Amino acid sequence: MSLDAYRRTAGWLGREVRYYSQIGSTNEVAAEAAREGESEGIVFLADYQTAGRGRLSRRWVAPAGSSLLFSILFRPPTPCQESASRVQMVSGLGLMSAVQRLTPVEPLLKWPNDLVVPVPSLPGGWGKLAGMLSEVVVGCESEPEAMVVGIGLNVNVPPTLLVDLAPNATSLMALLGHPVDRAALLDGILQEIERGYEALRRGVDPWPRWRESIAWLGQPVIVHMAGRELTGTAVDVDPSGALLLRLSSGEVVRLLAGDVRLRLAGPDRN
Ligand code: BT5
Repeated sequence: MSLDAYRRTAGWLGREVRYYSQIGSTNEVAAEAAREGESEGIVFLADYQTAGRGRLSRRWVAPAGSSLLFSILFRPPTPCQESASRVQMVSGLGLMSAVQRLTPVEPLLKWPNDLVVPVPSLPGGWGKLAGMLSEVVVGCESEPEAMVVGIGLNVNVPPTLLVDLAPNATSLMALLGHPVDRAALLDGILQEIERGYEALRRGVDPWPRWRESIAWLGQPVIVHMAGRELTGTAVDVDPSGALLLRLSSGEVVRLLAGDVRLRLAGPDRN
């Protein structure tokens, strides 16, 4: 079933939903709307993206009508740049909490932007259920003035199609064995993100809860970043959202971006 009839009846986040049966990327239209001065809280929702984006020019792929693909336009408290990482934390926590509240699945956040769940049969033993792409939108004065948070959540992707998306992709349907109501899930996610964002505006720091929800802290990991690989232990995440990685030399490095995977025991298990 398509999501064209989705309406949020409570709250302000998503009170206006712009639905597209097909679009390039919801992050793209949301950023254009932000540059045109449109207001905070509009949700851009698609049943299919022809140019869905991940970080670093990577692709986000999802079969038509199977998933939740949406972007939220925020105008965070100034300075926008500083609050961007907090808005990202609030969004990740909202996504995670809604999935936990509305389904029996218990996902965790994987630094910096994924929702993951243990799946022993997948490479590395973990499956990627969702990805988030947060982008700061720069205004005409070259000042950051808005932020777009895009979320792709694999809801009813049939197990047979998951391998076409990514080697470690999973979906709620694959985990539960039955389809999940996408509209109810979207409603829950928007409700949770709205609650967290309002708390942020009142000065509540999402970092302590975000930190508790990050998978793999204390574990041996490999981080890919800018064409190189660092091996170490993921010791912590700091209040700005950076990952603290302890190298074998004992030195702790602070990483702002990268792709983490678990370093498993034994040869060729990386
Ligand atoms: C992300 O990037 O995980 C951010 C994905 C954000 C997608 C949403 S959809 C709505 C909004 N509009 C957009 O255009 N984007 C946002 P990254 O960490 O770079 O991961 C990208 C990688 O995930 C790809 O290179 C694939 O390996 C893998 N991948 C692609 N599609 C996937 C899927 N459906 N499920 C799991 N993994 C996937």
